[in-house]
Amino acid sequence: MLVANKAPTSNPHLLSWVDEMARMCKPDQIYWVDGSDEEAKRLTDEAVAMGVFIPLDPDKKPNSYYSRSNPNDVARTEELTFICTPTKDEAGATNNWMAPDDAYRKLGEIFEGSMKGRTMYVIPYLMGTPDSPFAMLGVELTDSIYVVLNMRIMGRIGAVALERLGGSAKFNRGLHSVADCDPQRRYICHFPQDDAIWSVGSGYGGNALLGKKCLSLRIASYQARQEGWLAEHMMLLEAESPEGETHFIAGAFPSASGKTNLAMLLPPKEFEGWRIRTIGDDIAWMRVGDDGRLYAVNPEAGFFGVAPGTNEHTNPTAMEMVSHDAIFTNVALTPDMDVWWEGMDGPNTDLVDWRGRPWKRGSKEPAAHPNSRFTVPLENNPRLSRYATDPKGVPISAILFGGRRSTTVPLVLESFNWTHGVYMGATAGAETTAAITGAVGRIRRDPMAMLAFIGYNAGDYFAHWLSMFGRMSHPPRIFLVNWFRKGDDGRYLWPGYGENMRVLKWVIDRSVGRAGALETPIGYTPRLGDLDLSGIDASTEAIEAALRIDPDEWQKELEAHGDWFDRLGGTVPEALRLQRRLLIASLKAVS
Ligand code: GTP
Ligand code: SPV
Ligand code: MN
Repeated sequence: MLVANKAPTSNPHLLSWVDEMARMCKPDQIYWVDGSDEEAKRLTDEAVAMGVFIPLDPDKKPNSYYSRSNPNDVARTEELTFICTPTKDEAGATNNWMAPDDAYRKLGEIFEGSMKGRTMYVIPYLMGTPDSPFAMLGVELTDSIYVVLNMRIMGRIGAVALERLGGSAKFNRGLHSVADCDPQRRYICHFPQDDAIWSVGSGYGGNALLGKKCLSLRIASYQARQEGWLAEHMMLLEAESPEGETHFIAGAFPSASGKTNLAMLLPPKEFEGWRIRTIGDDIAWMRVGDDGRLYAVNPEAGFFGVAPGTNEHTNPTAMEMVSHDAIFTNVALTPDMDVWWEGMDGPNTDLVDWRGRPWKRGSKEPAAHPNSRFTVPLENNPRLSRYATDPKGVPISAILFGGRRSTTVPLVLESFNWTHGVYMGATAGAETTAAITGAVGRIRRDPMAMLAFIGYNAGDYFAHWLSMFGRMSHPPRIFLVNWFRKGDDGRYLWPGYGENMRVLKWVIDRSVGRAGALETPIGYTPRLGDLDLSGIDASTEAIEAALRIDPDEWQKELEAHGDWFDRLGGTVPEALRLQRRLLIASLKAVS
């Protein structure tokens, strides 16, 4: 077993906070993580000895490990996530709220003695590269070795973070304990005014890897508003044309709706010479540069991606990426110690499912949990952009907002201007699936894919987005996209995946003013001839149907936007309410 070590810092703020938290949680020992490779090896061996990690076959999956979470703890729990601002209004209608004092008291009772018999790991970490002025510093205290080994991949941890911290008191204070992993005693609380996060009762994903959603989105979005920048749930990609012209595109899609796929897109063969390279697949921080353009960085150092559905056809890049040095959580295990999930070929044998139970081939129950994931470092991506770790970020040409909509929303729609673009993001929605509790097929509005991640009042967040326009001389163009529209037969109208390259090309060409479009009352769409459709495996009728704007559907849609704004209350900016009325009136005028 690991032994306690001496604190590798004399920072009094850090030392006294760790001491205070340890007195509450009462771990048997405290271990300061240094982030070295040698340490990672020791921690990994320890995780194997504890049964937290199962080594995979070193020939099939070199240096890779398999892990299972508690079956009651398999995804982020939005209903147990709180923004703890002094007033409820600051958190707004989209967040759960608890008064800070109440939250500290309530969670304090659960944290009390929660680490007895365990080690408290101290993880100093950076989100962003060490040489980036935009990097954010946090320290996560956790009793989970699984969290340490995942944070090691997703952030930059240990000495590099302590060095940057120096003697400063400015770092996010993150306290995490799996405690007894009881859903009744599970809370993920954010204290934006204190720059603090307390998370208890869960050991998986965004609930527990505090650098990810908690710091880089909820706390960061709160600070971004005060400081005039944006912290967003977006993938980032580099697109290089055969002529060597490079564009950077940001895209916000709700969880499990295709960010990872798009960031790793392989163009179809008709697009020979085009290169799409990944910068990030989940989070973008964006600031206005000296030249008036919007620059984005990916603050993460790895990918925590959805496994099911990933295969050689949908995402060959990801398949290559997870072939070594990976952690897999809640997928299925093969008898020869490899991994399997729904969407892969086979299986040719019976398996052990994500709960650790025998699974018969052909069984109807999924062998891998639908939210099972892989964790891999950025470097594993064979098509990583050389700008992925650029400290100043990349200038964004276009922003895409998307969601899963089986009706109404066309394949792609370009906004008239920034305000209209912000409106598109603010009203974006996705159909609920079986994975989310509630009625299936209902539209859940997910503004900018940030519903679960805005660290303050959503109306104020829209106002902040609108205000960003005034800071830029070259703002990116904003588009709404939908890969998920269905025909009457219930099948997707658009082939998606690599074929989305055709939409990306139109988006890029529009952003430099060299592609045609049809102006409609609700935005610009490509006509068939404006898209490069050479060799596509889809009928003209299907593509026309994917692009179509149906006035009746849009009347209803714009009505629903009104209900959504009413739900958000008085902070929704007047510009967005007027934008809605203008769209309704424009649509009526021509129908
Ligand atoms: P988080 O990591 O949860 O934030 O989500 P993500 O947006 O990175 O999710 P991911 O890319 O893993 O989404 C995967 C899901 O989107 C799978 O169900 C895919 O089948 C589906 N998907 C991705 N691209 C397309 C597409 O072009 N067309 C269709 N129909 N489905 C797609
Ligand atoms: C998401 O749910 O949007 C994720 C996974 O990216 S998690 O990190 O668990 O939030
Ligand atoms: Mn995400």
